[in-house]
Amino acid sequence: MIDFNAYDRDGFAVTAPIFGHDDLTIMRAAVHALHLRALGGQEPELSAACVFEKAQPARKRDGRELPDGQDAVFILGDPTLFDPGLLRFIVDTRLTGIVEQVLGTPDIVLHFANITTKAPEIGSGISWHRDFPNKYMCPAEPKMVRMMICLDGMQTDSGATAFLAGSHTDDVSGSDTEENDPRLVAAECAPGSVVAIHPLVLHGGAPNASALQRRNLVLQWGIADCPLVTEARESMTGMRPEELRAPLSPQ
Ligand SMILES: O=C(O)CCC(=O)C(=O)O
Repeated sequence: MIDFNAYDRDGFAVTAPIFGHDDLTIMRAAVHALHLRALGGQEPELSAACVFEKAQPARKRDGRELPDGQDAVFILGDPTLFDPGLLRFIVDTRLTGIVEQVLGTPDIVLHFANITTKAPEIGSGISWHRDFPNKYMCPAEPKMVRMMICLDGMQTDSGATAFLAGSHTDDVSGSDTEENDPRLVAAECAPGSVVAIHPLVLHGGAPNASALQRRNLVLQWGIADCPLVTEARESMTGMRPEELRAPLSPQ
């Protein structure tokens, strides 16, 4: 399922597709509907959970200004609050199984979920960063992993997540990253693939210059006995997979 050697060596690993056509159709339709609702602006709580392209500077789009009247959702936070139908994918045992193995314990808890989208032609890039530490939802130690379910797959042109392979074991900074560094890898993958991201690996990614969708369901998982040092901000924060699965069981 996941190449743990690659994860240890490179600080990230990409699986073959885990989610098939039917699951992807459901997830894409759900995300499309959420985006339309968010852009419609009728739901203040949903709008407040979103970062919109309008708020992103042109430099994150390689200098391209957002065309007049156009907008798109860049990040949509806490998605199951607005569409509980996405929950079953987040707690899919194929995914949580990988998290348990990567973190070395079955005692895992969800920190947060979001949908990170680079919309066709106008989706912004993401600056180089490490996920640990972070200001949004951060455990005391780097005992966490980000998992991305890639709904559309990722290509270099569509703004595939870029990694500086092996940077989880050194202290190189994002601003030192050279374009021709042989350790630079774009995590190209097929729809339904999952990417596991080590908390200390440098990653980022180009804007979406293509006509293709590039939507990822992003999850940060941690371990129960490593508490958050930041506020618990989302509806599922701190919940174990079995607690999250409870509403899905037939009564
Ligand atoms: O969606 C992506 O390309 C990467 C998301 C990311 O960098 C993150 O969640 O830290």
